[in-house]
Amino acid sequence: MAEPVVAYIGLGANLGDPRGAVLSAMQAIADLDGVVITRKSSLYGSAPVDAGGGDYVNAVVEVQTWLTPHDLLARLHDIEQVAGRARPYRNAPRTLDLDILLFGERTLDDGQLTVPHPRMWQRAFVLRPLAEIAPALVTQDQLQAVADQPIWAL
Ligand code: A4P
Ligand code: MG
Repeated sequence: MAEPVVAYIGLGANLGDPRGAVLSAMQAIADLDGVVITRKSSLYGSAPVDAGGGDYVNAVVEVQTWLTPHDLLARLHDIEQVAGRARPYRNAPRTLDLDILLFGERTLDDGQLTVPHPRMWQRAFVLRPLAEIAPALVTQDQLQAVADQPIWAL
């Protein structure tokens, strides 16, 4: 079997039971064929960024995966659907949002999938949990740049 790739997945929710949705999604990711979770961040509360609605629960997981990026995205969409995700408009409040942040060293931009996630470096709700589990990937300057965004450990 080919070598697995290390990928990072961002989890976010701000409708219904956000904490339960993020924890269930971590379990659902762990249960996927071809995916092994190697690290999980703590859960964080965060104020909405470029979006309305209530506060979010956010987290990041590190996985090893044998899936292609598009197959991983499809499986993450399945998990969002089971969580009751509706998409009435962009950045609408959501029961669960799963984003592929990094997929090994790959860069992709084909209309379906953009990796690295194009907005991750502007967002404390991504960088803080990512820095917790993969400190080598996030610089102090990058954290400083988002220090004005409210985020707290849960
Ligand atoms: N897509 C492209 N690249 C990716 C990727 N790397 N990972 C495509 C996942 N999906 C990717 O996403 C729309 C389409 O993006 C997908 O079908 C996929 O083909 P979506 O999840 O349906 O829509 P969205 O969530 O409204 O857009 P997006 O781009 O995921 O939004 P963002 O930029 O991720 O922002 N504030 C706080 N505090 N916490 C949050 O979690 N989340 C957002 C969502 C805004 N503000 C937030 C939070
Ligand atoms: Mg998304």
